[in-house]
Amino acid sequence: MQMTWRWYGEGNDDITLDHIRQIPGVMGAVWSLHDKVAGEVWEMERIQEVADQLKAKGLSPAVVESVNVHDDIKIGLDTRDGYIDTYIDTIRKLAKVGVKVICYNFMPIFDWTRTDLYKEAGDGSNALFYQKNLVDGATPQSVVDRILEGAGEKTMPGWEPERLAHLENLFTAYKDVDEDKLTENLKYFLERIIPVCEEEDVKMAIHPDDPPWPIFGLPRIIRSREHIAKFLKLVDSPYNGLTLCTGSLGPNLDNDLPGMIREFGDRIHFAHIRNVRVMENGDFIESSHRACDGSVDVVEVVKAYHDVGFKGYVRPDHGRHLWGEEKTCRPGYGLYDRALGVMYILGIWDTLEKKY
Ligand code: DNO
Repeated sequence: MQMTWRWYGEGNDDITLDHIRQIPGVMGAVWSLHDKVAGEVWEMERIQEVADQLKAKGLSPAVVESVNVHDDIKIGLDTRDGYIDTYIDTIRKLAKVGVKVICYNFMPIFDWTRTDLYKEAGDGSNALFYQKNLVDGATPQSVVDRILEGAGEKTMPGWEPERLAHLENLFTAYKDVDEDKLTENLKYFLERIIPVCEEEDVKMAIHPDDPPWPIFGLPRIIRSREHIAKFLKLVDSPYNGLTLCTGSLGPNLDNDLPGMIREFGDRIHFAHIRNVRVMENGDFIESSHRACDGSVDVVEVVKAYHDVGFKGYVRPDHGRHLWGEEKTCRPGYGLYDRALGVMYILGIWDTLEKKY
């Protein structure tokens, strides 16, 4: 496996490339142009600039997370073709600087959803938290308000205030989009982009729905073994693959994560490895990576990757906020717990390899 670290870009992340290159085993920074909204053109100069910054510090730019998909594509409007052309243009440009994997998602309106960005965990640390009844009984607007208020000045991918300002219109636009329609629209998108990916040698890696159940009546189609098996058949090419995120699929305890890794291993291009502690009432909090601290057996997860001979990219995904860093870090993306997570994952991996 090739260990990476998500970086939000120069001037947009307290964690610098100099921090990142000192974390053992990290070979690449997972990046994006975070100021771009879905559907916007990515200029070659901007892409080249980030790739050069990473290469100057000895870090690979091979993974981009995310190139976001415009709502018109997900809804299936006539305007989608223009947005798909722009997406293809971005794929071709990214290929030129050595990008090999693009992570994206196909969730309507909301990306990952939590009710609390800094929930006290009892030991002075805090972490992202999901309180089920707060979402089940709430209006979408109240959840948006909670998240944007918690984020303060920080930009949060998937929670762009400009886009969410039109929440009601977005819900109206999605009103006839059910699971089948969303799946059809995803197929249409993939049928156009995957041939380009094959030509350019760039693998697409869809991110599962987080949390793995429908929220506010919106369909979610990448949230179980069955959904993933169906997705991979929509376009049966190795270039149509997965970001397997244990923290996103993990809150549904029926999801057998090591089983999915063994079954879909050759289509997993990017692994997000983290832990969540699921409570009896269905709430969950993001916990340390250590298997006994949460509901995801991270040891078994890493073992499954080892068993399938996983050569793809991995990142520790989120971490708790430790030692007071919540005052400065982006929610879920502090330095310390993610770095501890890297070492935990690599510790398991190296033990399995016995190359120490
Ligand atoms: C959250 C991330 C997601 C992910 C997108 C991929 O921290 O894992 O926002 O980047 O869903 O498009």
